[in-house]
Amino acid sequence: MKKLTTSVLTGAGCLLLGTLALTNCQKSALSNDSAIGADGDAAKKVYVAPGKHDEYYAYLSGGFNGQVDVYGLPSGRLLKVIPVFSQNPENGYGYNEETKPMLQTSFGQIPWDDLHHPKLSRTDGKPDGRWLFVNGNNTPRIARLDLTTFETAEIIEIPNSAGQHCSPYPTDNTEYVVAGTRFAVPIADNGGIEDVPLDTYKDKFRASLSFIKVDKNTGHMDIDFQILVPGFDFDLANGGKGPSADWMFFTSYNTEKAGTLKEMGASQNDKDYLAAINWKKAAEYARQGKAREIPANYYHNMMDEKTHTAVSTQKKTVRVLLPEDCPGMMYLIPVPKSPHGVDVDPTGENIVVSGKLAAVIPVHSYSKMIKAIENKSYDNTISGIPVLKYESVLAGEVQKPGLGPLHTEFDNKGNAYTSMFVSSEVVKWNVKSREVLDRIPVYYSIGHLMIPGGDTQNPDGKYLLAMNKITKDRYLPTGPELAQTAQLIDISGDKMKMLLDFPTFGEPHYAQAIKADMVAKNSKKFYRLDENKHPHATIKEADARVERKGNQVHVYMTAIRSHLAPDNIEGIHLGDEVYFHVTNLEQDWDVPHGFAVMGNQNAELLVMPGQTRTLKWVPTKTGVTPFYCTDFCSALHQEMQGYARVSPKGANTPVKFWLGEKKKPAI
Ligand code: K7E
Ligand code: CUA
Repeated sequence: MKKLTTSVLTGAGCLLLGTLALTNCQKSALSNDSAIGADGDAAKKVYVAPGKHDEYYAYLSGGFNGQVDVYGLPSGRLLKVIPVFSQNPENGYGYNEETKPMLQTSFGQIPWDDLHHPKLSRTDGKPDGRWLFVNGNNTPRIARLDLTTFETAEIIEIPNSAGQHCSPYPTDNTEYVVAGTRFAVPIADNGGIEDVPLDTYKDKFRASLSFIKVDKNTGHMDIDFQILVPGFDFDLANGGKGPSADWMFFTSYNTEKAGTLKEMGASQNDKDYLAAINWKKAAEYARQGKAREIPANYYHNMMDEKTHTAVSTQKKTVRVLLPEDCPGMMYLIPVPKSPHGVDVDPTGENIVVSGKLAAVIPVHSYSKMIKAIENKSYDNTISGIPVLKYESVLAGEVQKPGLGPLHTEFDNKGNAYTSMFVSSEVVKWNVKSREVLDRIPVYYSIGHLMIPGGDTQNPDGKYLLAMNKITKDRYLPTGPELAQTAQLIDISGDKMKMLLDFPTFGEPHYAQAIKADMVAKNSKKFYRLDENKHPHATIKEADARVERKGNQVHVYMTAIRSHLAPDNIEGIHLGDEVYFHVTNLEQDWDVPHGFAVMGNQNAELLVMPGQTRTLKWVPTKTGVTPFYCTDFCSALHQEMQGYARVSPKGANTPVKFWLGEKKKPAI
């Protein structure tokens, strides 16, 4: 009865409360029945039957979550969350002793970052499925993820930089990934960021563009050189392709160098600049000794696959190049003011620059740029860098594309797709004719969009993923905080078609996707015990033991279905540091064991088969403390538990440990 009254009242409300209420009622009716924006056979196109696999892996940045989230496309199934710059209690990344060094920086241990751009490694201009590079936007860092383990393998800090936004863009063969400063900073002549009055912005602040060499075989990163450039705010970058493969392009804003109230100050001039850098020439200059080595302080953290332990190395110098010393290395190209994305089409000829405030999308021509350089068609020079004439480089402009263009990707039929933040739509246009062909609304305020391979020489033409900043009414409400959202769009026909919405973690800025078979076949199933070179590994249960070293107690523990060895430990005293070195003895796929201790000011461990992980525990109370496996690993998982006895400081409880009735003495 009560229910009936409510629904009658709601119905009446629709009629009585005027336009707003009516709109809401219509909206909810729509979202139940026909899904706003999607057409009838959308469900069929994204349906992946139970037990079947998706066609693509998609790697979405976690934004201020500091992680990468792996989804299957077209289903939108979440496959994995990969912690990169953020501690992750789920598996202990950044909490356990082995992975803590990954988060080491010159600022100390930084357990968080703002991750914007995933970029897949490439061979001959095509994604090769080996590694994924991502940037930390807050504390300048670049990470490399290994796509055999789907884990963070390496993180390098970038010195002389602040806000590492235009990164990590790879060259066509992943010779380099580049990284640039978003915040110009006062870079001292002998390195480091200086303490200067903030009104010296115009004179003292500079930007740096870093070229990080990537080893062909191992993927290992090393900063080869940095180019110190005028103090603009460098925003985004993109590598040339094919004919333009030797070049890297960077957008910049605030070329006015406004030091305060940039909202206005950075938009005074009609044009800002696209920086074009011939990285081959730059590398050549660096090799020839044009680079000056200056002091620096940054960390390079690498996961050692044999010891399962990250090693953090402090670096003390970096090489810098100045454009004024290196003719032919760098040019500036005018673009409409306050640009955001720069995207080079699959042919390598067309360079698309999205001006957030611009009414058109300019397309610059690589071949015209080369001619303009040959003809010295310059407006002027800035710090020795020639500024090319806008018209001499311009191929043409896309007229009336929409409002707030941000980013562009390409399909395999010569079309470009640009995200429009302000008008909340994706606009499809032809790269050659620059004619707008189609547009589709997205819900709402799109940032990046992504086509699998759409940033390479080899795009697919099937799907486009829109990543939106505002979710509003797309899902059930969850209080003031809503998830961000991704939308999958079918681009196989002339008309774009909305297929699917799915919520995402953090803020997905950019994403990459690759055909699943390029990656799945290399996926590691477990770590081999006979290759485990962890210094605290326990390869046989018979070697499980407890050792005291001063006030450190080392527990060499093994885990196998369904017990921990040892499972009873005595002789820990208040004031001790206890290290549980847990080796998972399983040699089978998908059998991790977890490990957690009551009242530990830390996280848990999740130990993969064949791996060793160490949990530090500093007891704060005396008494008996339980520990247990956290991952429901077997029918007797609940029995996978034990006790640690903590005695007062100075008590004479000896170290003892056992499993079953075999008590073992101290070592
Ligand atoms: Cu446009 Cu950081 Cu690439 Cu976000 S950025 S949207
Ligand atoms: Cu091991 Cu639960």
